[in-house]
Amino acid sequence: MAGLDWTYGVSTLRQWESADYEPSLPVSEKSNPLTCDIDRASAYSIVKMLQVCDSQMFQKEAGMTYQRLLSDQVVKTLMEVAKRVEVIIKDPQESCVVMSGCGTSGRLAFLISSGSNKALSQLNQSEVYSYIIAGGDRALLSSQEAPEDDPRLGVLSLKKVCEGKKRVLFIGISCGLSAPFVAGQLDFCLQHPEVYTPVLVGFNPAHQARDEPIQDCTFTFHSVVQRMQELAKSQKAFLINPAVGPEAISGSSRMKGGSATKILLEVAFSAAHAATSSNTPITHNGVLQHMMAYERTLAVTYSQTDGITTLVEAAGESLRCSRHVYYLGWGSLALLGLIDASECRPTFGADYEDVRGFIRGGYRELNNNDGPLTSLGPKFSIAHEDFLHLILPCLTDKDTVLLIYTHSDDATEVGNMARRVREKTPNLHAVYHQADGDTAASLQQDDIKKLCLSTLKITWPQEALVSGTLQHMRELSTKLVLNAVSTGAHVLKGKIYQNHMIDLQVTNTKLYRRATRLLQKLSACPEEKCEEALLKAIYRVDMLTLEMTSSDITTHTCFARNSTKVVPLALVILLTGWSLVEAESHLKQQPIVREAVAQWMW
Ligand code: F1P
Repeated sequence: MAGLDWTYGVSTLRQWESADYEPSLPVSEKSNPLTCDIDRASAYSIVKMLQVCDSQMFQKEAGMTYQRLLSDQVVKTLMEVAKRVEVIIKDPQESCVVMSGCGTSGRLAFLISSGSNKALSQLNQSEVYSYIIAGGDRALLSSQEAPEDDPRLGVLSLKKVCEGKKRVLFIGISCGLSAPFVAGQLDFCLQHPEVYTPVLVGFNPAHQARDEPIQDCTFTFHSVVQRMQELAKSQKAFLINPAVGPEAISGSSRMKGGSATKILLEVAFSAAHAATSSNTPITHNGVLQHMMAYERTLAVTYSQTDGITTLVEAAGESLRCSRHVYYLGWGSLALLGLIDASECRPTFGADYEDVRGFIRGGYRELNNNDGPLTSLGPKFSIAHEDFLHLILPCLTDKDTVLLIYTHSDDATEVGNMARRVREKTPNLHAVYHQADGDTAASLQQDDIKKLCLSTLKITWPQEALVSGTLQHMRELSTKLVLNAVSTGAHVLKGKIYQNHMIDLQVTNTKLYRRATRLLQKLSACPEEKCEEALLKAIYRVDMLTLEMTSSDITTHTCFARNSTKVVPLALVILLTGWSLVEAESHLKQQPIVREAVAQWMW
């Protein structure tokens, strides 16, 4: 496995699998031992750590502890799901495949459904895929964490998408096996087996599914999973839940969780498409080989460590001096830019202007359910024209701009954009995907290269072109690069303590629990005291009222939507015993959270 020899031994790589490693936490919430010092690492080391973390996705199963991406059972389930999809493709009037999730999982549902529908159109087949994202289409581009807690909303949106259908393959995605929105939908499917076959995609073993009661519901995520496990024996439900190891930044399921979601679903759907269009049988080996092509994508991408490091450094420098990072993309790669940018707010407490994505063709290219969202506010302006009108006039050399494109995009157009940006700033970089031996494209590319401070050129072997998986590989590769850029830049900005995002938003139950746990870990205070400090920081008071302490978590998380720096503030209160005002003023003087709290930590 590429990169594994980089300072880590096998025992460190597999340490998270040990039964006594953070035993109370599900895999998706554990902290990764490989990245415990990521907050003090150089840009180069950050990229190396991310590489090794990503490579954990493809580790082989060892013992009975965890199913892995390449495990037999996972491959078998993917084959069964692919067969169901094949049946649906043959009957597009009466049936459909629906993918649903919250946050990143919903965004990937969108990305995968649009890519897979395009693939079907190219095969002259009708489109069968649709997506649901908690909070609706606005959540594709902005952080909407609260709807994740609402199972009824999940059911309503599912019913709406499936109106008139007689057969539905429902794919609920929740990396942590935790989102009530998805649990509600799965429960609904289980109640209507004549129409719905439920599939669950996530990255914890079934027994680690969340067992916390859901308001006004008789089920928990865990109980839904148990019912599905029972039905899975007769293939009336499917669970695809390999472990991919803890995230590089604890709980940041947008990273490996998102990548593995993309891999699993694309593998199943591609197998179904090949079976429909060219009678290629769905085989164990075919599915396995396809998964391994994704493993090679990791190697191809991370062979460019120096280029990625340059981008992380540039983006980190921009964020450090309160300037911005802009992704200007073409085609579906631009979509990955939009997705990555939208995640910075919930993940790092960033402002929407810190990292922004733009797509050529705007909403026309996006082709989302609800059409243009521009009326919702400036952060929903996503076309290149918007960048030229709104951003370019104020661009400085402290901002970082990334062009993201492939050899099949219009090079003249990319060149024109590069020139416009270059008039304002030399801090222009390119992420460029080309096919091996594509010399015609590289002539035009030379002109663009001259305008850029750095060019990350990713070259794909001809074999990817032949197997028709090139687009998927380029997308995953772009996802890895952009995740590294935005994560690395925020680490360099000081947003991370050890490998925890301290400045996380506390806007749903999962994040509330994560915040409390983090406070316990970092302050060594008991849970009760940590929750008290968290509430003080949320409500901005030194004395909690009875009304505050007796409210439910939903009330707290609703209120927290308008509060900033909640967790850092709570941590300073816990560590120092200061009043809220004192703690607030301390954080103002030292906005780098890591530095602000470091002096009181061991
Ligand atoms: C969904 C999700 C994540 C997001 C954040 C909050 O998680 O919205 O995508 O990054 O951590 O939760 P899941 O249901 O896929 O586990």
